[in-house]
Amino acid sequence: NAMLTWQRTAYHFQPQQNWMNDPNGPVYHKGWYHIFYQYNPDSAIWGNITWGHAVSTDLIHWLYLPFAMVPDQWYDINGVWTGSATILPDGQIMMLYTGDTDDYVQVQNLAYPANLSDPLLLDWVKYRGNPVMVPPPGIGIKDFRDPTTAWTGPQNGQWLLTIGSKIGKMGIALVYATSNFTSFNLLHGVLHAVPGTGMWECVDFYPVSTVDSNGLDTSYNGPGIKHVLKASLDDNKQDHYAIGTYDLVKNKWTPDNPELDCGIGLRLDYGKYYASKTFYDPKKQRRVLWGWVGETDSESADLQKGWSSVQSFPRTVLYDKKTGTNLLQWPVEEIESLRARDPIVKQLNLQPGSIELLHVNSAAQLDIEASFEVDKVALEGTIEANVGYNCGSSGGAASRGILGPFGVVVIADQTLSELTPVYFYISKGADGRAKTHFCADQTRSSEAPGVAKQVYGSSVPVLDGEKHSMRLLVDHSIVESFGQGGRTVITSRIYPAKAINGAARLFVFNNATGTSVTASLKIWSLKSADIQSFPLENL
Ligand code: DQQ
Repeated sequence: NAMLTWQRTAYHFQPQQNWMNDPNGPVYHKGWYHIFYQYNPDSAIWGNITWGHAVSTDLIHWLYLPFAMVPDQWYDINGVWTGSATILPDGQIMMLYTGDTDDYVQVQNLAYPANLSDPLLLDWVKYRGNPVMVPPPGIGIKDFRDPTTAWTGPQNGQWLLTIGSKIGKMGIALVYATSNFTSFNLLHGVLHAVPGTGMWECVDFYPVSTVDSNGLDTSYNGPGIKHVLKASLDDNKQDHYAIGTYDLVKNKWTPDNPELDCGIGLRLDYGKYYASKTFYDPKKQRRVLWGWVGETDSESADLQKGWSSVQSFPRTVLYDKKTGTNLLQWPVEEIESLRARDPIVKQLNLQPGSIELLHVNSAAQLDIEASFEVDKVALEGTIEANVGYNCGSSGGAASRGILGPFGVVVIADQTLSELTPVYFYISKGADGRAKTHFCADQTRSSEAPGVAKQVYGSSVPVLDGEKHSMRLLVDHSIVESFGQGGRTVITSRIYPAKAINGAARLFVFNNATGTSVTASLKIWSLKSADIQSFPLENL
């Protein structure tokens, strides 16, 4: 087991041991950020689902607390499943969550803090009238879960929330209204439905500003906003979203671009990432996104190491005012407190087919900002026939084109027998238009057997005058890659056998055949966040 401890992360949230999945009920209360999470106290695989709980004042340095809720009632005895917090105007916190009953029926339950003046929210009371919602007629008893944070409805004192489900193969978001969080009415129609997408888990629904750069409270409505609808698709374990407009009175959300993959076609993250959830942070007026990053190694490997899964590093979410077509995700600014004081700053000209070692301390814990300038003459003069480039099926970083790939190589060993390239690839068709792809190539990331080895990624908008830029968070067995300011994001889990801890190296490369590339890099070593138990005996 000691051999595998290097896979533990240094600044991503994870429990001390055992299984974790979805982030639950994130909320800010009396100076503390709270994260709850789906947790198995007994094993490194899913089961006995309980709500783990941790707090932090900065979203970085977490302290584990005792479990918030355990499966101990008939209406949640088979699992205290995913839920969300709503803060009422008087400060009360309503926690709605799914319970898997003694009969394996999915119902919604209410819990609330026993003592609101406790900043740690240690004790949770399950409402004695639970469950507060049961599957409505026409909805399968196993297709009704994961209530969202509520927002204020069109009527005075009314709250609305949505719950994911399906009818046949059509994913849907049901909407309920309540005034007291104990009795609920199913509204007529659905918020949105997309044929062929299957069960919608962990729906998220929130406003984004099209004019300002701050996040918005979930109930915010008015001019200059759009609404984001996100569904976690159970069939393929991917988080999909779309941006659209919300008609509160008609109970309808309409995607801006209905053609795009039936209206919920963008992915929050093109890598290993699922069951995400946002919350509004009143302290910094921002919307913060959490997501569950599972393992891609085998279940037996997880049992052997005694733990499974991490949470993504918290990200701010904003509407991309420049493109108008996508969200922007970016690591919360508090990460700067982990940066070693002086970054390594480098500018390099990379000829076609070159790779350079970058000398950094602790290449297993890095925050990297890199931008790349392709030779103008090459870019303008080139017609690259490979217009059908696709991260997943075009051969990864080893496959060369005229204008790509170029980028950085993380978690490599000195001899490059293990390496994970994160790169751009520009393809330019006969029409002269360039299309940029942002990819993370795991095909050679590990010499260990039984781990996932695909190339993740997607296209990314690059506007006139913009350099190709990426931000990478490297943390032992996880790499989060943000392309073009967070327009396209890729999370990778990687399990090298050699490129671990002090043996990890960082490279920059240009594997294009027809252009030189100027790379500008800023690299920070990151300290460990040192997550530990809250010293409750000192209270
Ligand atoms: N995980 C929870 C469910 C949810 C699923 C159970 C998504 O509530 O639908 O652990 O990963």
